[in-house]
Amino acid sequence: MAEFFTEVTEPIRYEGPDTANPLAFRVYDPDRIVAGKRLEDHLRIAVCYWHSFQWPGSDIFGDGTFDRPWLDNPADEMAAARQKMDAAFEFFTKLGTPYFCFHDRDIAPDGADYGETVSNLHQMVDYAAEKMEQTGVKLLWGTANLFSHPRFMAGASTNPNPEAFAFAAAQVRHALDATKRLDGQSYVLWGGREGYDTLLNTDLKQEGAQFARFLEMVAEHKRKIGFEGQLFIEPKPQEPTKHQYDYDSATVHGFLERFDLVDEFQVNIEVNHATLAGHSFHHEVAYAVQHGIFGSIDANRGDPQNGWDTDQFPNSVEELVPPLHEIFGAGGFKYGGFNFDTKLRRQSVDRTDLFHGHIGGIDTLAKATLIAFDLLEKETLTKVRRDRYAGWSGDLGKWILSPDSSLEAVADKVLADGIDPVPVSGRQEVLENLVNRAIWSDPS
Ligand code: XUL
Ligand code: CO
Repeated sequence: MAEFFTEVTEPIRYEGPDTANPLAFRVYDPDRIVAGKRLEDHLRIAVCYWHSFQWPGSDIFGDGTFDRPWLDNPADEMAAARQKMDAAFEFFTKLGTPYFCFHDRDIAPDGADYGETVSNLHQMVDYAAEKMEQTGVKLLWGTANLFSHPRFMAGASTNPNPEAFAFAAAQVRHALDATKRLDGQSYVLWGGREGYDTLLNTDLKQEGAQFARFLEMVAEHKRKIGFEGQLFIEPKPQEPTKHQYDYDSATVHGFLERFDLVDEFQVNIEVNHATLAGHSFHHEVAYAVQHGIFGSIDANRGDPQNGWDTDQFPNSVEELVPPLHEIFGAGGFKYGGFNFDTKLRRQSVDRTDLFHGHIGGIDTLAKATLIAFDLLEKETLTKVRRDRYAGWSGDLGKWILSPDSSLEAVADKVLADGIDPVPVSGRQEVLENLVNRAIWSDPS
């Protein structure tokens, strides 16, 4: 088995902030105990297969720029798939992160017919099981690619043609089986084509009913095979379609409530999808956490100058502290983790660039995590938020929210008690200063 990342001769280690070694972690010490738990177990980092090993560095104007030899071996696609898996597991073990994630089509090529496609998948799943056994790397989540093939151009489960639905269902059945076989923590559904390009040809209500039936089937199959992981839906507002049904956390939540599926699914929030939806990442996380549907994170960021999904490595501690404060304040991850759904820039053609991207992103997440825990331990923000709503635990607040009150009774009380609310400061600047001071004092 040929070594691929030859420049990285040693596994990446934590060497502390003063190291001069570019191939070392400065903050991410997997064994550091934070709030009673190892940092590695808080973060649950996963490397993604698709952008790191399956994508050649192409864009809509240009061809691939990366050297990924397994992508240029059409003569023996299964040998190429094994070569790709060897390189992927070499990367995972050298980086030293605990998890990976994949789409069915990332690990196994399409066959001449669907029977061969399924057989290819299961052969590669067997190969992955061996590699996982040898290396100790685990699966954070599996998923199915229901968006690349032309059969899905008008949608997968939301396609006007029921045969496309059937094909998508078949793929998810096998991808879910594969995820269970590999002891995955969770399973993701990202509906890249579940949306529309134009309303002129789209029956929204019909497509919604199809989508709900699909989600029901997935949840039923999960129970049938005894998969104990969690199902996630990954919201995104658009791209590749003009409008996607899983627009953001609130839209997904409303849909799940409407079809009585809210106990079956949580959200996998992607930083860059949040910003494409016109929200902050903080908003998406806070919504999901506070409505009980928070599951996992795709950690890539966008570029404020671009209105598309640039999938860049995280590099801003400032941006990450408030959402991480929200996540860890609510108990952190159970089935999810931080998945690096990240792409190198197209000019980053050195094999070692893949290490630099992940090392920097993981250190950024680690630093933001330490600061978030510092704020949590000191109750810096939680106390202010709690105090702000204290009135709702008092007599007036409780009574208003109870069925004993009415519009009329409240109006009468205002008159009788001379209620006259006095504005109090929201203290936004104070809070922003407190967050910045926690960052500057740097508990790492
Ligand atoms: C696309 C995207 C996907 C999902 C998995 O924007 O985020 O890669 O994470 O299908
Ligand atoms: Co994603």
